[in-house]
Amino acid sequence: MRTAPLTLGILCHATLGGSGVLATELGMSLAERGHQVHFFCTGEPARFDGNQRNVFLHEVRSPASPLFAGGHYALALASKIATVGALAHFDLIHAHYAIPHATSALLAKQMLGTPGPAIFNTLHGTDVQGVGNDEAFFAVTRHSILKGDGISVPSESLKRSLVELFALPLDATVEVIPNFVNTQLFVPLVSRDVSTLARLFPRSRHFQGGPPPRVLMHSSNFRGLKRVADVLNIFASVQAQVPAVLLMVGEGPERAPAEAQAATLGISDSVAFLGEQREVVKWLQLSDVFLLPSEAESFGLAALEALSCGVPVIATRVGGLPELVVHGTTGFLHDVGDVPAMAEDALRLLRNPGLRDLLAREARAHAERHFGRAPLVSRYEDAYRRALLRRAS
Ligand code: GMT
Repeated sequence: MRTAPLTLGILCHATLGGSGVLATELGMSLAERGHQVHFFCTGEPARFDGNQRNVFLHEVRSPASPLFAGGHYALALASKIATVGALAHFDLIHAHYAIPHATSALLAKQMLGTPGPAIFNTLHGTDVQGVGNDEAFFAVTRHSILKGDGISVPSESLKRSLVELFALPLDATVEVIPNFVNTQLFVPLVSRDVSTLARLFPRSRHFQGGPPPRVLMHSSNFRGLKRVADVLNIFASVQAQVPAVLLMVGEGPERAPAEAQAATLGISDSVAFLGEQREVVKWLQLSDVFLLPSEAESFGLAALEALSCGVPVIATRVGGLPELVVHGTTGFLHDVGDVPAMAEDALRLLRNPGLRDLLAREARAHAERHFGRAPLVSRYEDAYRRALLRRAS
């Protein structure tokens, strides 16, 4: 059911990480549907389009003070929401990622007075299983989540973790709303521009005539839990048997060690570290297989975008990934660290184009059937409606 237009505040991290991407895509879609959407961020969030109607961006500045260690972003954000909210009259604030957004939203609501906006919290993974679960933040995170008017998570797996780790009371309702993808943008390409690839690998022997190499891809924020070293080890095994190159998209602390590892493995000529890329679709469309060997993943938005482009995913059987990747149909799942098994499945796909194409079609159909944007944006609208009713009761 369509909701009457709402005035919404969306709080998210302005990074290319999944929570920021999801929050921005959701906000832009809600604005297209006629809602007034105010983003609150440290800067322009990922995939933001300031030209779209009904969209506003409030950049939150949190000046450093010589008196205190650490920043005070949570306070600056609460202040900004309350100041803007006094004029905009928000119906609902949607906080993506509990820390510090759920807490800032709560404080802003208090400042705005009765009845104030409803608060809806979407938890994305490390805010439940990592930093939010650290004893330094646990109590305030739990309090802020529970004082809101609605909670969502992207997978059944994260819901189980949340209920268990935060000892949620039995009457706390946690909705599972999976990540979604714009299946009209993330589409498979019929033919590839090999020259784009060739330019990336000037020292590779694979672009000197003959059939082009197979392409593997990984994209992440290069943090420890993404197990970037496994990506390189999988690729090293694959390229020893099949001509192949690897696209590494993203930036983070593990990038420099990964570049050093590629050199040690003697595969640097076949690995391109592309850094952060706003148009990740362009690289997915050049790829045959997507690798995501993470040790934790609440959902795996990067893998969903690959599936939508018809790129089978080889990933680990952790968190929400089994709710997304169908083993043997849209890709393959293995235990964390099982590099030989992941390499074997990648080789199987690359040596057998018929099998790869079959999985590619299944991958695309699966993304369209279960994770398309429109029905999942409607699920958020429905959840907002319930949160508004809860606030009123
Ligand atoms: O993957 C990351 O480390 C980034 C992280 C974030 O907080 O932006 O992504 C999380 O949220 C995404 C959107 O819900 C999920 O698709 C990712 O699986 C999740 N990452 C983890 O749980 C590690």
